[in-house]
Amino acid sequence: MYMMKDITRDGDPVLRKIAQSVQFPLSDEDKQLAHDMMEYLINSQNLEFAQKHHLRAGVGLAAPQVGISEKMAAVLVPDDRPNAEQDYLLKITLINPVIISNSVQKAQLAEGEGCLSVDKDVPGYVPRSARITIRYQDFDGNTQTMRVKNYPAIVCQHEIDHLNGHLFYDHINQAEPFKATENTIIIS
Ligand code: UDB
Ligand code: ZN
Repeated sequence: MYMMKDITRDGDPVLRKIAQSVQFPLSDEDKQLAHDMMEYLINSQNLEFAQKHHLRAGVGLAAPQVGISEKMAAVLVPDDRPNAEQDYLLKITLINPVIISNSVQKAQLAEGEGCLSVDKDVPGYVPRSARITIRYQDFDGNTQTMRVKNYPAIVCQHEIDHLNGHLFYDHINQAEPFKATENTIIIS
């Protein structure tokens, strides 16, 4: 089971590497990795468990964040509708994901972004695509295509960035962190 101590922090070179493609059939190690990454997200979103073990509630986790330079990421976006306890808007393991198309329209979180691997706050808008199409492989190695928009799309872009050595603050406008940009949805 992954805990906060297992999460690699900014400054660790693994976070700046381009991760290796995952080979199929999946090795037992890779199956375990996929399981453990999703388990971290589920546990971290359990208020009681998270408080007890000091976990930050995660919506996404990429393999380099647990020290493994492979193109695998888990995404677990909770459904925030009032009666949707334990329901997820998006629960998926992305293997070898590639963004194959981006909308012209941009989207950014009103509060900016954070990262499980970045302990400090870096304020500023992180411009993303409002809608993306992702090609990835599932556990059986079959190629899948998925369209996502808005918040789930932002999480997917953040995680796919990790697989290519990018961190959210790379995208922040240094001179004017909260500069308004045209044609951009602000998600709050
Ligand atoms: C997160 N969590 O997991 F709306 F239940 C962030 C951290 C850095 C604050 C832990 C988050 O946004 N949690 C959240 C939000 C909700 C409801 C809820 C939990 N990440 C993932 C990450 O670092 N992956 O590498 C940062 C997000 C910022 C934008 C997208 C990912
Ligand atoms: Zn991150």
